[in-house]
Amino acid sequence: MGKRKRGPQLQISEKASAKKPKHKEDDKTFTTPEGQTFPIELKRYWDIRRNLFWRFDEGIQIDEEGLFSVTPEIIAQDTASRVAQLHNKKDEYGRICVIDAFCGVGGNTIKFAEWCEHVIAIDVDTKRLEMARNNAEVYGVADRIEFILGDFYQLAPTLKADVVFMSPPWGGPKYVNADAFDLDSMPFHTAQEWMDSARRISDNVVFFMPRNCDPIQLADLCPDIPCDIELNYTNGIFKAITAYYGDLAHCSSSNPRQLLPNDSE
Ligand code: MGP
Ligand code: SAH
Repeated sequence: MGKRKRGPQLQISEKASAKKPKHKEDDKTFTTPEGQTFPIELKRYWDIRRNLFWRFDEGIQIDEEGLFSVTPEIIAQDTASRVAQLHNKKDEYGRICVIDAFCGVGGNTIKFAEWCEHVIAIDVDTKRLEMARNNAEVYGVADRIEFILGDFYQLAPTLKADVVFMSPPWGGPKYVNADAFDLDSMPFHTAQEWMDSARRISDNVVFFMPRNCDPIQLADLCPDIPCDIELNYTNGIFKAITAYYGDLAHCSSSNPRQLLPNDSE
């Protein structure tokens, strides 16, 4: 990635007062114009905030985990447009319900709500779930989303939907230090456990995974159904891998079936 200029609104927090000597930690954080302080390691994500949310400046809310794990909007759009293709496999009145099992601050949820009739957005973190709701309002699509606070693993047996999208925690930005991302060492549950939970709901599963994971292992999570692996790029830079299972393995992201905010269903 090329060197980025510091954004005009960004201030690196430096307490220059003579009375208050600069603390060591000050070099380790930066402060946004809204007064939010983040660790300096996250500045590279802040610098591309408008690629994460094209409408970032219209009131998007985000926290540390949200910043480093939100799906860039161009990738979230590709995924949502592909999932919307399932519409063609149902009857002409077919409605698509998508579960975003780990919604975070709503990067994927918002795009699913633009392309599909109903989204169930789940997160265990109260604050991030509220941020996702706020961010969906910024995009004018909150009315198509049901927000649920809870653990997807526990909720899965009670849920029904056409598609399950999973973008779980990968263990933070340090995931990239490993030569190969180990699907068995994800936080909380293995990739296979998350997949088994999702398939209780539908075989149409989407797994958003680190770019250093092995595509063969991803396909082997479901050896009995088709799988298609997509490499996700933004501005020519390899960012992540998306694996599509079930009927979604045969879909593409070319159909312009975008729903407008507040479209009647
Ligand atoms: P990255 O590799 O941490 O950053 O995340 P980047 O911009 O490639 O930096 P580089 O300097 O390493 O090249 C790339 C993308 O993966 C992020 O923008 C997120 O969409 C996604 N992502 C990163 N992490 C750490 C997570 C995570 O823990 N969970 C999920 N679901 N997505 C993540
Ligand atoms: N795709 C999202 C980012 C997801 S980050 C976006 O584009 O914004 C992963 C999220 O999973 C975090 O917000 C974390 O709080 C949530 N999470 C972790 N364990 C969970 C669980 N068991 N059930 C539901 N959500 C969980």
